[in-house]
Amino acid sequence: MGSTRWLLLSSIAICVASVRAMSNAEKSLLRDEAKEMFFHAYNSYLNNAYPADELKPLSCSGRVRGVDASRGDVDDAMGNFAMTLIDSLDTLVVLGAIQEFSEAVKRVRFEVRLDSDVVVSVFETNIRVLGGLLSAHYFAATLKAQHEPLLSWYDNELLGMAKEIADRLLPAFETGTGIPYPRVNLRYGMVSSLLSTTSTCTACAGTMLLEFATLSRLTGDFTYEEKARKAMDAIWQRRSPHLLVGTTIDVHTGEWREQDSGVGAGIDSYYEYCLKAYVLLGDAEYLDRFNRHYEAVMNYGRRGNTLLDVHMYNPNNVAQSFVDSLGAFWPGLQVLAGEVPAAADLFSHMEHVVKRHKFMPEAYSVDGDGYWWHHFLRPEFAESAYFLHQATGSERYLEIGKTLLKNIQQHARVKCGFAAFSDVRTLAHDDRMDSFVLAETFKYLFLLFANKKDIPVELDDYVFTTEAHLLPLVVARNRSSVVNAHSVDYEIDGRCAAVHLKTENPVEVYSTLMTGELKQDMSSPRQALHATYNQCIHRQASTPIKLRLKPEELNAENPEHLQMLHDMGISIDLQGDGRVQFSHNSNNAKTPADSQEGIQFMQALIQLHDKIKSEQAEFVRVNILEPDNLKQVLIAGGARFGPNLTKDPPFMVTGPLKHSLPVNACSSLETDMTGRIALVQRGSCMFVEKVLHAEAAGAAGVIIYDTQKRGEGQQLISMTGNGSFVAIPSAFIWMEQASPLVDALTSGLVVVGKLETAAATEKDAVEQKPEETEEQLEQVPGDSPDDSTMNGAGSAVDNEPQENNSMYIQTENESGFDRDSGRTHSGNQGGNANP
Ligand code: DMJ
Repeated sequence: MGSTRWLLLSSIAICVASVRAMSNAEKSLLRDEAKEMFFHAYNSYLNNAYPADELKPLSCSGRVRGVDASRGDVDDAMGNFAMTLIDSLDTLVVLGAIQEFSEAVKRVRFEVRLDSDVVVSVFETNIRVLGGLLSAHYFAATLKAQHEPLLSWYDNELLGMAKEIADRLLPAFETGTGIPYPRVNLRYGMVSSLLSTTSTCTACAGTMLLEFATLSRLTGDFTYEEKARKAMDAIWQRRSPHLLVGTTIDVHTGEWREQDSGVGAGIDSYYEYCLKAYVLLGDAEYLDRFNRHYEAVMNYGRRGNTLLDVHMYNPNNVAQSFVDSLGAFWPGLQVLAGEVPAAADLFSHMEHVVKRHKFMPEAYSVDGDGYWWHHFLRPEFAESAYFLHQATGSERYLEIGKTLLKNIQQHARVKCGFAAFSDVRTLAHDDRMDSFVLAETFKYLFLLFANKKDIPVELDDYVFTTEAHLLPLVVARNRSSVVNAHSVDYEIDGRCAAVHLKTENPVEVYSTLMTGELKQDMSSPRQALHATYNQCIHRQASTPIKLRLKPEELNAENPEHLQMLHDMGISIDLQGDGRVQFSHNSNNAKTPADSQEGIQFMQALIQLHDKIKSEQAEFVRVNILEPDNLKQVLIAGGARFGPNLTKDPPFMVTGPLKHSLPVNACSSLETDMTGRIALVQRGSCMFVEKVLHAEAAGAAGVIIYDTQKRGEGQQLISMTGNGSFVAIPSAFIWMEQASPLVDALTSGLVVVGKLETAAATEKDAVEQKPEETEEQLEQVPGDSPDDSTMNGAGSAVDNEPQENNSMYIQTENESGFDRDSGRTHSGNQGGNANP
C-alpha cells in the first residue's frame, strides 16, 4: 500500500484538517481497550461455552447444534468443532498473547474433532476453520522455528487438521461445473439428502482459493488448489457481457439462479478473492479478472456514494432498493486495489449510517434508514476503517473506530461476552456472539489503534483472508506445474502494462519476485507485488480517458464526428434492415491512444444502448380509474416473469383492486381474488411467490408495493423470477405511490390496474395530465367494477414461453447458506429473502 498511501495523504489532507489529532496516549489506551474486549469475549467463550461452537452471551452458555433450537442456515457454520476457538487463534498472536495461543493450539490439537455427523456449510468451514487452522499452523511453526519455548512441542499438528478438514470438504466439489455444493456432511460426505440442493452462492464457490492454495503449497498436494481454481474459473467463465456475476448459481448446469449483482451477501468475497489471489499467488489472471469486475461494479452499481445491486444482464436496472451491510468491506478492498479516494467516498456514506444508528443495520436504504434492523457486531465497517487509516494515515478513521469501540462497550458488552442486537433502534440484545467477532471485529479494532511495534507480526508479509486470517505470502514460492499449465479464457485487455509484463513471462517475473531464501521478512516481494498492482489498478481506474465524443452526441451527418470515429478505429455500416453497426479495430486507429479511446467509446455505446433498452422495456404503467375518468397514472417496475408486457399490442389486465390476506401474500391467500388485481406488500418472500399465491387465488394481476420510501435518485426495480411459470402480470411500486391505491381501496372507488408497456420514462408519467390520456382510457375493455377481462391474455399467456427461462432465484433455505455467504435468511434474522 506504500505508494498509494503517500499519494492519498496529500489529496485528502484538506478534508481532514478539522479532525483533531489523537494523542499517542489515547491511541494506546484504545488499543489496550480493544485487546481487553477481545479477552472478555474469548474468556467468556472458554469459561461458558467451550467446546461448543459459539457462545450465547446472554445465557452464559454454549450453542450446540442439535441441542439449541435451530436458527436455520446460519447454524451451518457450526460443525461441533469448537469453531470460536479455532477462529480466534491467530488473533491471539496478533495481540501478542503467545501463552494463550500456545494453550489454545494445544486444546485444538488434543480436544477438537472434525468428524462429527453434522452437515456444515462448505464456505463457512473453509473460511473459519480451514483458514483459522492454516494461519495458526503457520504462526505455531514460525514461533517454534524462532525457538519460542512455549511452542517447542508443536509438530505441524494443525496442518494435519487443516488437511483433514479440507479432505472432508472435497466431496462437495464433485459437480458438473466444479462449483462445490453448498453443504457437506463432515463424516459422511455428500449424503443423498444433500444432493438435491444444487444452488449455491457465488461467494460460496469463489471464496476457497486463498485457503486451498495455501494448504496445497504447504503440503505439496495440489488437489486442493486445483479444485478451488476450477470453481473460481467456473464463475468467471459465466460472467455476463457486462462483466458482472449473479448471486446464486447451479453447481451442475452453471446456470445463474439469481441474477442480482452487488458487492454484499452472496457475492462479496468472490471479488475479494480475485484480488487477493493475485496478492497471495501472484497470478496476473486474477488481477485482470478483478480489474474488469471492479470497473463493472463501480460503473453500474454506484449511486452517489453508495453501491446498489443491479441485474447482471441488465445492469442499468437496480435490483435492490437497499444496501447490504456486508458490502461495508468493499472500501477496504478498494484500498488494497489502490482506489483510495473512491474507497473514502463510499465509506463516508457508511459512516453517516453508523453515526445515525450507532451500529450499522444489517441492511439500510440509500437515505440511511434501516431496512433490516438487526446487527451482529460484524467486522466489515471496522475492517474498512482500518485499511483506510493504513492508506491515508488520517485521524478521521481513528475517531470513527473510537466511536465504534465505545458503542460496543456501552451497548453490546454483557457479563458473558458481547451480544448482538435484534434491533439497533431499541438496542435490544440477541443471545448471539458470532465467531467472527473474535476473528475479525476485535482484530481490526486492535490493529486500527496499534503502532507497528505493538504488533508481533509483520503484516506486510501476509494477506488477510475474508475471515481476517493471516496467510503468509511466502507460500507463493511453492508452485506446482499444474498452476502454470492451468488455463481459462483469460485474455489480456491491453489496459495495464504491468499485467502485460507479468503475463508475457510470468515465470521470469515470478522468480524475480520470489528468489532468495525463505525469509521471515517477505517485505520485498510484497512491495514488488504492491508496486505492480497499485500502479496498474490505480492508473487504469483513476485516469479514464475523457471521450472527445460521447455516443449520445454522435451525429452521423457531422463530418467531424465521422473523422473522430475513423481516427479511433471505429467504422459504421448501414445494414440492409436499416440497423447501424459499429465496429472497432485497433489496427485502423490513428494512434494507440486513439484506439484506447475507441474501446471506451464502444463500451459507452453499449451502455447507452442497454440503458435505452431498459428504459423502454422495464417500466409498466398502473392506471387508477374512476368510471369514465382516469384518476392517476403511476409508473411501476415490471417483472421478469409472467406475460410479456413488451408485446405489441400491449398486454394489459383490468380489474378492481383488493388487498391480499396475508398482506405480504407469502402463503396461500385467505380470500378469493377472482378477477381482482391483488395489492400485496413487499417483503418476507420472493416476488414470484407472492404472484403465484395471488394467481392461485384467482387474481388477474398483482401490484406489489414497497414498505420503504424511495431513496433519492433510486431507480425502479424490476422483479426477478425463479423459473416458475406465471400466468398473470405484476408490477412493483414505491411506498409513496401506494397511498393513492390504498385510498382507492378504502373509498370504494373502482380501480382498474392497467399494465402495459410504457415506452415513456418516469419523467413522462409525472408530466402526464389525466385529460391527456382519455384516449387511452377508451381502450380499457370494460369499466365496471366486476370487469376482470384479461385483454388478449389468454393466447398471450398460453402461447408465450417465459422470457427469462434461464433466470432463477433459489428458494429460501434451498442453497444452504446464510447471509454471510449468501442471501437466504433464517427466521430470527427477520429479513426478506428476495424482494
Ligand atoms: C465473516 O464470516 C466473513 O467476513 C465473511 O466473508 C462475511 N461475513 C462474516 C462477517 O460479517
